[in-house]
Amino acid sequence: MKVYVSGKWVDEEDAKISVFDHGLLYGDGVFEGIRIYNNRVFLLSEHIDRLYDSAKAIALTIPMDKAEMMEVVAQTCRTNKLADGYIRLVVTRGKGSLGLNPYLCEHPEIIIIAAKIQLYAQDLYENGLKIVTVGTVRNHPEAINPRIKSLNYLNNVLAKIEAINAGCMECLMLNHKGEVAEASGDNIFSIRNGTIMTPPSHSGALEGLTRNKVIELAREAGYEVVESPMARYDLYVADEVFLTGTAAEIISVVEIDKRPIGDGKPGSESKRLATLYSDHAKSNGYAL
Ligand code: PXG
Repeated sequence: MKVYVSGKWVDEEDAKISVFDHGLLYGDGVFEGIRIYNNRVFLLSEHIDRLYDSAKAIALTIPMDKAEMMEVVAQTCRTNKLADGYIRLVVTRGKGSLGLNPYLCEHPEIIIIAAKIQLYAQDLYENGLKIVTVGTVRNHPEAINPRIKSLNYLNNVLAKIEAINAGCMECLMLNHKGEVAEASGDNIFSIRNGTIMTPPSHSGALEGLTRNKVIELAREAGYEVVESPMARYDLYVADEVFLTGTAAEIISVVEIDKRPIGDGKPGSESKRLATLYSDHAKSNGYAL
């Protein structure tokens, strides 16, 4: 596999950056996870826009314009002959000194890995996920704003540890006000009496691109979709709950905090949305 590192495609073993990179020392950088379906990079310009917004929010200037970034991402897929897969695009602050000052880092590093991914085992897509609420609260918006897709994911990692320790593969994270935010790496939706609900991004969620696409496709299909602050109660009494993410796609949640959701099996409306999403994803995107 060839990995792109700041201007060159190199073998996996040679894909290296400095131990003085602030991405490593402080989690100082931004990233994206992007899907390739059927020789097309799905939602590429949206991912690139979010990457540049995240970079702007942390005062990091990416040393490449957006059009060029889209082309190097596509070229990395072509080089690896990847028709279906997953891209990890990372921009670090770059090599600096031992000390927080990011202005001493002169050259941000751009890393593009194009590989395969399977986030959850197939049986979880068929039978649904069980999740628990964790004590780790989603970042306060005036700390690292959750809309920034930064390399500093330790808060989410801590949430994931709590989930796994409780015997679950995912968790429910609340915001600092106790409202539903999202899962550790996916957005969350409920369906009740045919109405779809998800927290607005200012409730402490990443503004997921899968989330936005699902909202768009659901509205086109005639569903009412409401973006509203949610309490755990709204999830407990829902007919269906599902998670969305680039890697996870759409996966049903069948139990939250030991309460079965609906009849405790993946629901029919979530399955319908998953089909609408995968049909759309297979036939749209930046052609390779
Ligand atoms: N919330 C969080 C906190 C995320 O990190 C999503 C929601 C879903 O967003 P998208 O735009 O993908 O629909 C994410 C997605 C990885 C990885 O290893 C990436 C994410 C989450 C977990 C793992 O690449 N990002």
